[in-house]
Amino acid sequence: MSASVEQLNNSLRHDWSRDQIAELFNLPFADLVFHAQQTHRNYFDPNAVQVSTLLSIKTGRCPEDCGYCPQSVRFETEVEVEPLLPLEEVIDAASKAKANGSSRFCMGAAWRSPKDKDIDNVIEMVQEVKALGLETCLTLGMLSEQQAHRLKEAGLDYYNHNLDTSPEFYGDIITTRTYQDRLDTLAHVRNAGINVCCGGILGMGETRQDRIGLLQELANQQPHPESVPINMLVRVEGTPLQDSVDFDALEFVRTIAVARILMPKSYVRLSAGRENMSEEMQALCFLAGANSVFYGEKLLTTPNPTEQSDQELFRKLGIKAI
Ligand code: SAM
Ligand code: DTB
Ligand code: SF4
Repeated sequence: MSASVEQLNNSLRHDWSRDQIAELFNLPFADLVFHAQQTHRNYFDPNAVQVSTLLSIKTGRCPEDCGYCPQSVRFETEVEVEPLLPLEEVIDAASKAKANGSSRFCMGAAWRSPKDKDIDNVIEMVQEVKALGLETCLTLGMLSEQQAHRLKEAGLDYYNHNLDTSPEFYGDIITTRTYQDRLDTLAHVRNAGINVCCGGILGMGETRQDRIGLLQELANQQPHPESVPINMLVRVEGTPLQDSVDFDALEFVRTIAVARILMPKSYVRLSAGRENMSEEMQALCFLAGANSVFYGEKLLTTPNPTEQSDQELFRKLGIKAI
């Protein structure tokens, strides 16, 4: 590694104030995106995007009340409830994802927190998916310290657990678990030596201050989460957030750019909501430093662009999927 990159490495910060983050948000758009792109080039190939495929391994009837989520038992949505998938179905979906060019397979379950018996089943899935030569990621809700260690021993590479928004706005969206509960799970995952995937959702009616608050929480974690998903709210009928107003595309790009600057070595993932984004908007997000996406026509329960349309977009932009 060159000396200059090493110096930059040493300058990774974990002490951002909200005012400093607000200053970045307030930059003229071209200055902000240019700064983000420069930062991006210090650590990453600007023309490579990491692709992961999602699979819902247990769908619906979740006891939590996250206001955005179609899988909560408290809201009437059209989600088809499914108990834990058989191992064979998971292996099959992972093989297909691998054949289509995904490098990571993320399995999500609509649990508040898994039981130890659930962990036994999920461990088998992790081992089989890993054996296919894929990186593994799970998102199962809250984890105990011991469960995180068991998953690490099984070879789990990443655990996704989002903070979703700022500490102040959080209670408007979720009442059944606290911000601190989330931070505790993140600490258990980190202490077990599993890579952390942690981000949030934009477009839930939060203010820019809330977006700043979310990014401050993420950027002041030490180390930074290795993967930072930025989701655009998918408005699902039946959820309390179904009628949220359209979120401004340029503010979305700004948030990606600020995330890139604050967490220079992290993968910033352009996550849910791409189905409602133009190619131009996605191109701006990549320019602002987004460098991973979910790949395949379904997220957990909602639609995502088809592999074919993403391949076409990547071809137009000269992006290679990694
Ligand atoms: N139950 C687990 C949990 O909440 O940690 C795992 C699955 S949960 C569906 C994973 C993440 O998906 C949530 O933390 C949230 O950030 C995101 N998500 C869920 N519904 C969404 C929606 N309608 N639009 C955007 N993101 C969403
Ligand atoms: C994340 O931040 N986004 C993904 C992943 N982590 C698990 C999930 C998005 C879910 C969107 C709504 C759905 O498809 O149910
Ligand atoms: Fe349950 Fe996760 Fe949906 Fe919240 S986001 S309701 S915890 S599945």
